[in-house]
Amino acid sequence: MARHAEETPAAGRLMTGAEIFVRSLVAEKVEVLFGYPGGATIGVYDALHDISDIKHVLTRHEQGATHAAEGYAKATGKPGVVLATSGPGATNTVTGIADAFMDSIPLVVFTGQVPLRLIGNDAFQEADIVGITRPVTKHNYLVRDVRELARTIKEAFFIATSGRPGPVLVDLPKDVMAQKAYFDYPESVALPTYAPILDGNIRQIRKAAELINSSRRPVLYVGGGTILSDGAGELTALARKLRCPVTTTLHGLGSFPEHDPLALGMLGMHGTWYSNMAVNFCDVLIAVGARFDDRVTGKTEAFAAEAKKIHIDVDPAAISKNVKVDVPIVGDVKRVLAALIDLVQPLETADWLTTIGAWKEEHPLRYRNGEEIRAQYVIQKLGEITGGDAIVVTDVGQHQMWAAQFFNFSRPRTHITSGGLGTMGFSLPAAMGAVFGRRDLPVISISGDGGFQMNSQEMATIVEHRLPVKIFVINNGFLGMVRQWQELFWRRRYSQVALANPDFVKLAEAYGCPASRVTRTAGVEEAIRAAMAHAEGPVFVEFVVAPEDNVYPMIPAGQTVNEMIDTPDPATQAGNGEARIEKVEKGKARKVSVHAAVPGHA
Ligand SMILES: Cc1ncc(C[n+]2csc(CCOP(=O)(O)OP(=O)(O)O)c2C)c(N)n1
Ligand SMILES: [Mg+2]
Repeated sequence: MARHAEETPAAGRLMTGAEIFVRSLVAEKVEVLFGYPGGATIGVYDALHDISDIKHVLTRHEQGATHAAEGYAKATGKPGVVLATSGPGATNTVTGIADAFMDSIPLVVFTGQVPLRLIGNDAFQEADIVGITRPVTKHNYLVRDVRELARTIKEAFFIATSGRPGPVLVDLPKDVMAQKAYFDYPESVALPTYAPILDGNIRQIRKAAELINSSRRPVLYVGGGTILSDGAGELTALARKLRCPVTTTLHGLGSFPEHDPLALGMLGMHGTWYSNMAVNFCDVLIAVGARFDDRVTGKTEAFAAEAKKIHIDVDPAAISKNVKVDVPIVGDVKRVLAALIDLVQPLETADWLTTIGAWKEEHPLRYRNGEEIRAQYVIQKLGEITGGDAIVVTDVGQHQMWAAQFFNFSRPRTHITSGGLGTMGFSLPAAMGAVFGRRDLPVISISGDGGFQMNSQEMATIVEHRLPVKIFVINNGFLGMVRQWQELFWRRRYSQVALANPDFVKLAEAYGCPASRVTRTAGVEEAIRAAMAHAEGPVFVEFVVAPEDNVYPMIPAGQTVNEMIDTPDPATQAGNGEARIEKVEKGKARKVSVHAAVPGHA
């Protein structure tokens, strides 16, 4: 393979770097590019001017562009692509890049750079974006020679989308993009030091099958890797064959239908009571495309302490990183599950499922409705009205956890959120990006009153493109999740968590978006139905909810299932501020002591 296209002029046409860039994106079948122009990318934007194969979406902030690309990637499984200028344009992409890195989202981010000879000179709008993003990218490049450009782009897309996906950044100096070379887009990449393992080692898979076949109290602990590998079908088939209960992480939601009797919902800090109990008392834990995040494990030494652990993950670095496992299997989740399923038998789990059933009955997710709106009710109604046939994009905070608990996700790629980095301001631009990739399902953005204001400028982009996003703001007047921690663990000393908010309805209307506000429970259902029926373009609804509500159950950070705080008795949960914590002050949480209730437990 010719390394420099220029050496084989017969292979292609002489073009500028900017033209090569555009042609390479066309060769990668990029449909949509989220970006914002500037001095360092003006030549690239000139080349884009005549191209109709790629839709460029002018966001209103480069952070909006990166989150939009993440939403697009999560909803479609294709890489999200971003173009930003040098300096502040590039640094504005960093949060989105870090977010994509934490959540294994394939992104290719292109940034303009000052001309090569000025690099290091503190030139106007210079930032060492390759240095800045090194720890938060899967790989990054500074293109120093126009003859390297096409090959670099080819590699960037390959690295972003293969193995454990992630963000790749390509920095494009202005002069390089003006130089000329013969364009010949490579057909394959040659990266001898990078070769993800996709097929699991068969000896390890057999070991896992043996362990599973001897289990009486198995639990499948399922993470986002299952969805990324398109392995939800195999996972569901495995669970049903084994009669094994399934708990999912925040990113695993949607990989197993929540209405299935084997479904335990989410585990971890705000997971269901019964999923955390099941993990605590299981004898074999089968971790599938999950990474033992601290929001899942709490105190790692105590996490599933009695279980033998099997871990299936495409990223060898994720194995035994946080929790030591007994049977690691490095490989693509879909392929490994397909191999595993033939080697296991249906298990005798009837007693185990009975025990779990009793926990479900005694400790369900619950809240009590009053006149004042509970956010849980909004989410539950939304789940009922859509029948789960919607892509729900949440922000970060209490509403995010309630969405995870009460929507009942049942299909892969219908739940999009910022999990690893926990980036407020994610939802609105990510929902916008999802709409560019998916028109088969309605897309709903759910934000808190705090997070909505972190990227509300993207309302302009959404309205400009008449994107059918349902924009829901859950307004509790607080940075609710931080307020909850202050209430429970900092003696209710509320420090900088009350929000003085704008009139959200007027704000949405100022952007040209139809908007309404709901303040009473009785109005919720109608408002949701009207929003879902809204035919063209975006629609905005503000739900004014109970200001001091809390997310339960809760395992305080770094603690164990013994410290789990269950939902207070609904009788005291009027949802109007008088509810809450009396029963759950730290240290008074109900202790878990159910060893006797677990069959086969010593
Ligand atoms: C960019 C960013 N800054 C700060 C935080 C810390 N944080 C986590 S949740 C939260 C409160 C979010 O408030 P809101 O958006 O109103 O959602 P609510 O919890 O009230 O539902 C904050 C400040 C964060 N996650 N992201
Ligand atoms: Mg709030």
